[in-house]
Amino acid sequence: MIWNPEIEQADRKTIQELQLSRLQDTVKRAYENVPFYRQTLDKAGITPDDIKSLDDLKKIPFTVKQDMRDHYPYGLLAVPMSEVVRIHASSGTTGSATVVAYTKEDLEIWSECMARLIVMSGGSKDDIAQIAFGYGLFTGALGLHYGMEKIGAAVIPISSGNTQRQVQFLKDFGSTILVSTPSYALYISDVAAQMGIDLAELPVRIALLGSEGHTEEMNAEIERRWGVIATENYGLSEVMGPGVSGECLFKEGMHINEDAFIVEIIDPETGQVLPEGSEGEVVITTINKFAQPLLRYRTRDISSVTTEPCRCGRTSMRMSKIKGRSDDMLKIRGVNVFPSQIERVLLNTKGVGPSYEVILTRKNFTDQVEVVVEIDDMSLLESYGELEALSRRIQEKMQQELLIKVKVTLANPMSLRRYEGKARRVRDLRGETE
Ligand code: DLL
Repeated sequence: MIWNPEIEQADRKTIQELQLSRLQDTVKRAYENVPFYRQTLDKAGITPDDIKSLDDLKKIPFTVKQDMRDHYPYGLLAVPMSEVVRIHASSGTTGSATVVAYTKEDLEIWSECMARLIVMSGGSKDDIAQIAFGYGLFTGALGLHYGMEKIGAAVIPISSGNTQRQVQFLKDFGSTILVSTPSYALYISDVAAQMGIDLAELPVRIALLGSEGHTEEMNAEIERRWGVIATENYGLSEVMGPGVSGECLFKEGMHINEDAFIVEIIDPETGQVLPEGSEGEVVITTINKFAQPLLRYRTRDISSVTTEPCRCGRTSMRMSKIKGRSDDMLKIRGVNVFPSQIERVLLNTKGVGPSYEVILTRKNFTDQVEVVVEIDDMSLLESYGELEALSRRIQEKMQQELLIKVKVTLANPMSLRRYEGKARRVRDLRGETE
């Protein structure tokens, strides 16, 4: 089923016309109501009247996270505070929180965007959705919550944590949809196994995963453990929260809500817009947000886009899985490595489980990489020879596929840290260990 065929199946020309008129309106509102944007546009010598085509978007300078911090908390509002009905914030990994505000209309639009993404992954009014994202300032839980209610599904706002209770609720309440991060889906499945409960036998049939990346291999592992179809969705607090894009059941990229966002891919070094299909940094302009519009926001996320129509019948532009964030790309002895590449190697190796950690240190001015991964079968511990062979196999694969030499440490099942939200699997201690 398609929630909003008029938009989701519109031809490219119709979408582009809608985008242009909303972009013009957004630039005008930002220029007239947000001093920061007035200054930025004045400095670049642009007025709202200069936006005559979608191509003119290129002329507008980027907005970066620091701009949001510099105007903390309300400096980027384009409406009076009396129009604001909700405030969220993201703490991010460094620095002060970024604040995001919504008008009543923004919340409506947010729910509409979410409804489309939920329906495209197979959700309907007959579902019971267990929302295992942390409720609070984080946008994930309430975003999905309102989207679920919009389509008429029953919502269980259980929040994250208390993992045994999650499993109990899945069983007792007959939840049919799980909403969580991929890491938490994995964690819940570990706990279910310890409780002797087979998730695949429960009514849960869909997992809507988001808020962090995960490889196709990890996705397959989650589907296997849960007996579900697991799709992924993407978004970020600054521009709305979840709701920017999501996968349909074909899982060939995430469909972008193009009537709310214009997505560009740029070269992170030069800032040049790259042609369709090229990999680069995702830049998002909100074109249907009223409290706090953002022009050309640099997300730091790496992806590519295509406008090829999808087999599902939707015509929207799709973005590929996020390869990583440009700021978590690891430069290891001069080689660029994304943690997702390490994950892929591990998940393609028999004998180890999907929980791992990457530790970077520096010794004698040389980067050292240690990959700690859990073995998935205790009986391996009885044979030193087999353990040796397993760690050698992982080492060789890393060397072949990523061109890096790593030290492999095999850990006991369930010995590594588990995550109820976004995982932090990489510890970069290079600054501290020189
Ligand atoms: O994580 C919004 C969200 C909530 C999206 C729930 C989907 C589901 P933030 O906490 O501001 O917002 O973090 C945004 O998370 O820039 C990406 O780096 C990362 N991220 C979000 N979704 C994905 C995804 C929410 N599907 C940051 N794949 C973004 C990879 C993702 N990374």
